Amino acid sequence: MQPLIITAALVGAEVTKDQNPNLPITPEEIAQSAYECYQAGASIIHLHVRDEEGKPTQSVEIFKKTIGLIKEKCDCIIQISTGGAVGTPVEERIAPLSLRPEMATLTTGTVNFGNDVFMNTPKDLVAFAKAMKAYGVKPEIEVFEGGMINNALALVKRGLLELPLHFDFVLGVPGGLTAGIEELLFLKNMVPQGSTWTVAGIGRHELPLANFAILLGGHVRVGFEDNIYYEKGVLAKSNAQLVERIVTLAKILGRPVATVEQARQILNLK
Ligand code: KMH
Ligand code: ZN
Repeated sequence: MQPLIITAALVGAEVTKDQNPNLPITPEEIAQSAYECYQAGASIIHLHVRDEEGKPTQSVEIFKKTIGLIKEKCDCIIQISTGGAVGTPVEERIAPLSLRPEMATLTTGTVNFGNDVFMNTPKDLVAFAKAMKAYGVKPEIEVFEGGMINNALALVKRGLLELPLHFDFVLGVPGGLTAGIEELLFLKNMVPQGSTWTVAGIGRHELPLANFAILLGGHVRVGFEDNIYYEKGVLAKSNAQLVERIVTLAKILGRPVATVEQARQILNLK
C-alpha cells in the first residue's frame, strides 16, 4: 500500500471561534496551525482563509499572505479551496488559482449543504477546470455525491481534466451522501484504476472513515473544517491533535505515513 497522505483542513468556511475557540483565523494563526500539522505528519494543507472579521473570503491578498507565512515555516503541499463558502461568486472562487498553488479543490456538481445549496453548475465546472489547467494546478475532485465522479470523468473525456485523478470523498454533510462503509466502497469502486482518493468524514464520522481509508489503501483528511471534536463532548485542542491521532492509528494498522516528497510522488505533482 502507498504511504498514507494526511491532509489537514484547518479552517473551512463554516466553523466559528464560538464553536471551537481553538479555530485558527488570522494568517499567523493559520500558518502556525499548518506548521504544527506538518510536524505531526500532514503533508497537504487544505486552505481556506478569513477576513479581519473572521468571515470566509477568497481574497487573493489574504491567501498570498497566509501561504507566504506557511512556506516560511515548512514546505508542505498547499491546496487552495475553490469551494469558498456557500454563495461565493465563481469568479471570486477562481481568483486565488492565480497564485499557482500545487493543488486546489474542484467540486464536480451541486449538492444540498445543510439548509443551503452548494452550487457548481456544468458551466462552473468547465471554468474551474480550465483555470486549473491554465495555472498548472493539480485538482482534488471533491465528491459529495456519487454522480460527481461521473461529472469529473466527463471533463476528462472533454480533455479538461487529466488522469490519474485524485478524489476527496466528503461524507456526512447534511444534504449530501451519508458516511457509511458501503458508501465509501461504492465510491472507491467507481473511480478509475490508478486514481488516488482520500476521505473526509464530517463530525463524528471523521474517525471511523479514517480507519476504513487506512485499511483500504486510501488517504485521510482531518481538521476543524470537518470536525471540531476530539471525542464526544470534548473539543479538539488543535488541528495537530487530530492529525496526531491519525498518525497513531496508521502506526497501529501498519501503514506508513507519507512524507511531503512521497505525497508529491503519489499525486504526480511536479
Ligand atoms: N465550504 C463549502 C461550501 C472546498 O473547499 O472545495 C465548500 C468547501 C469545499 O469547503
Ligand atoms: Zn474546504
